[in-house]
Amino acid sequence: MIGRANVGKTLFVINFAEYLGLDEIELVIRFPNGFSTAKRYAIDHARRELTGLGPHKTRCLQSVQLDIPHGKGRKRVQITDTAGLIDTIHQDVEVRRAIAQTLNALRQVDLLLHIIDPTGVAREGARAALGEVDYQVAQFAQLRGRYCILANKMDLPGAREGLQRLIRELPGLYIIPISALYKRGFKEVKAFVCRHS
Ligand SMILES: Nc1nc2c(ncn2[C@@H]2O[C@H](COP(=O)(O)OP(=O)(O)O)[C@@H](O)[C@H]2O)c(=O)[nH]1
Ligand SMILES: [Mg+2]
Repeated sequence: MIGRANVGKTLFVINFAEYLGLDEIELVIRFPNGFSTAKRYAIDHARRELTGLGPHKTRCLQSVQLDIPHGKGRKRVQITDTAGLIDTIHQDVEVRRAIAQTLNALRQVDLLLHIIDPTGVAREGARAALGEVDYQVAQFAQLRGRYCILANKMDLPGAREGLQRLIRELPGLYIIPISALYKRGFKEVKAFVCRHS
């Protein structure tokens, strides 16, 4: 899962897990130095601790294991929340390492979900709202066919307009409108993930 800060990546992961019937998640945290650790959270607790503008800036890869009901069985997928990509070479070596770790992980994933905030697209246009690096990654991933955009925060004013602008400026992308907050569009995301995993 990629996307700029504050677009709703973490809330999406937590609420999607809840939508699939989990009442707790196990977060596997992998640091750029190779160290990894696991932490269990009740869903409510995860929402309070991990989302929003807290001090917990993600500088590592955080994965959650999900069992998605599919036909008569279940599909096991691992969904990974990333540190996000930025367009400049950051002065902080920790951040640079986290970004290198994210780029490395991107080469190995089966499916790339790119979360964006369409209200930002309404304001500044698609390319600027996606961010240059994310935009390039998106172009690359699209070639591999395992890519979709989740246009989040569709509950907010201006989101529809942003979505229209996105479709106009980047035609041909597969876009699923969602609200991570209200769990809208999750059925479509689930179907997409099942089709490609
Ligand atoms: N209205 C609205 N707010 C959302 C939605 N998804 C996320 N948010 C809010 O956006 C902020 C950033 O969410 P977070 O998941 O921490 O973003 P991240 O930095 O991409 O991981 C939080 O305050 C969320 O509650 C949504 O669908 N609708
Ligand atoms: Mg986050």
